[in-house]
Amino acid sequence: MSPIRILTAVPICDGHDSAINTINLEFIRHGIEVIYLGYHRSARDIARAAVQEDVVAIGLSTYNGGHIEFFGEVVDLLEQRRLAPPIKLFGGGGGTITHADAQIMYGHGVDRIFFAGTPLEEMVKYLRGGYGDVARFPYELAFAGSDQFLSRQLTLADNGSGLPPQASETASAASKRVRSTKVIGLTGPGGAGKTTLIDELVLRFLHSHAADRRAAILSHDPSIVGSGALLGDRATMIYSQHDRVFMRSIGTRGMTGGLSLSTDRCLRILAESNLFEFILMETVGTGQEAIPFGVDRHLVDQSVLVMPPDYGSRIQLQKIAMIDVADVIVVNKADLRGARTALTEIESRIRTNRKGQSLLCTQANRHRDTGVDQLFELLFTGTGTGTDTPK
Ligand code: B12
Repeated sequence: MSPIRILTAVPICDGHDSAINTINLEFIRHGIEVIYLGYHRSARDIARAAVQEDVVAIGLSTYNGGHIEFFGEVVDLLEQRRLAPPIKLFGGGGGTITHADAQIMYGHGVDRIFFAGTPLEEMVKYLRGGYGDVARFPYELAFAGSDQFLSRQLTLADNGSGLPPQASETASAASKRVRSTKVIGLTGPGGAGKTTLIDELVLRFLHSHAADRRAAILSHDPSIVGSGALLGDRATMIYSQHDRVFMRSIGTRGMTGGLSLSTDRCLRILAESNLFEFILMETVGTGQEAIPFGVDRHLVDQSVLVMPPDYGSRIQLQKIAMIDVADVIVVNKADLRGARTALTEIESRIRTNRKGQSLLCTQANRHRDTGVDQLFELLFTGTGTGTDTPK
């Protein structure tokens, strides 16, 4: 059976996230996939994310006192989408939500409020009972082009049911037909800054491309078969919470190597929707042996290896397989000690590859970083100037 997928968040102007962090962990421990959006999130961000992630329910933790209005706004935004089945809304906030408040909220379509003192098991039981077996069918064609239509297709593909007819083709055969949308794959060890880098690239995309152009993000997080997962990349993304961005988080559900069994199907669905100029695909944090996009790079048009400067010694560098196949290698966290040495060592390492690979240095956590500008030019306009090594 496919895991229950929910979205959790803390509303705008509220930084009380310790309750939801604890609750998230409890849900994950009980096999639930939790997409965590973070704190200080607007009703619009929450509704958009819930639709794109095709969750069965949203759990909000709120302490700032505006819960009646805020929950009501989320319910209204969801209703406008005519979702089938509707996404349920539940939550809590200790003593700040009174029983009288909860009655008003129920009247406005909120499913359940948990008060101070509720045991965590009761919340898990509620999720299992209410959302464990919600039937999910494709949307009618009248919804084609909408985020809910697309995201339901992704759900069915991810769960291995309702696949498009061609789904049994090999990944390479399938991917050859989807080249009108450019697919950029980003991989690298955990903590290298892939998610922040993607967010900065998206910011530049939003500024440089026409207002009717959209980008998609397919983001992987690790999980094991039949278990829950914290799909938390949305919490790090700021600019990607934009109507022109479609983001989908997927758990690897036991697959090793950085991607999920359903990655190629999801990629194809995104590409064939013709809604996106670019698809940015992020792998889970990978190890030395990983070549997630294949040696022939069949899943993506361009592959980017994002590395932190502190990979260890020169010998460690020799062992990173992806250095031999990535189109672009980025040393991120340029402000850290050792970044210049890393650049020099990687440059001499890839020179011997003679594959025309590009090498760039970025600091993604800094606004207007010129290294990220260069990377953007290289990937999104094809005009950037990395340290190209001769073919
Ligand atoms: C811890 C805490 C903090 C910590 C927050 C740490 C963090 N990262 O979360 C710190 C010290 C930073 C803090 C700061 C502030 N706080 Co404060 N804080 C609290 C406190 C003591 C506990 C809240 C908590 O985490 N409880 C633990 C959870 C697990 O238990 P619970 O709340 O009872 O929730 C139960 C259920 O409701 C349910 N639940 C909760 N959320 C969810 C979500 C889902 C999906 C589900 C299923 C269930 C669920 O789970 C629990 C199960 O029993 C409360 C007072 C209180 N006793 O409630 C004040 C309180 C919330 N804070 C308050 C205030 C005013 C502030 C500040 C504005 C203070 C200031 N002037 O700086 C700042 C604002 C910070 C910000 N950026 O938003 C006020 C809010 C008053 C109001 N709304 O009118 C409170 C009520 C204190 C008070 N009596 O004045 N705070």
